[in-house]
Amino acid sequence: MTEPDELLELYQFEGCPYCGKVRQKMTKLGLDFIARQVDKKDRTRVEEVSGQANVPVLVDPNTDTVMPESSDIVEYLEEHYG
Ligand SMILES: N[C@@H](CCC(=O)N[C@@H](CS)C(=O)NCC(=O)O)C(=O)O
Repeated sequence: MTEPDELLELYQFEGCPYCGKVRQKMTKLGLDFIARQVDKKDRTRVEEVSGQANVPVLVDPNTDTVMPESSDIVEYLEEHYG
């Protein structure tokens, strides 16, 4: 497995099933990450980083990647860190 040098960041909130899917994948891969808490009713934080309002969004500073869509994120994590 490739170990990321810098911590991955996940924009998310508890109770979002798509976020849960990504958190589960990161846990399975043994990845440390920063959970960036997004307010369910105020998406300013995730909009600023990704240009859209949905969560989850993964930020990987190791590859300069900012990625929405849980299925794409899971695939990305497997490819890079699986
Ligand atoms: N297809 C997206 C769906 C993500 C999604 O619908 N996330 C919800 C939270 S669980 C969301 O942010 N919805 C937009 C909103 O509530 O404004 C994915 O798989 O990541």
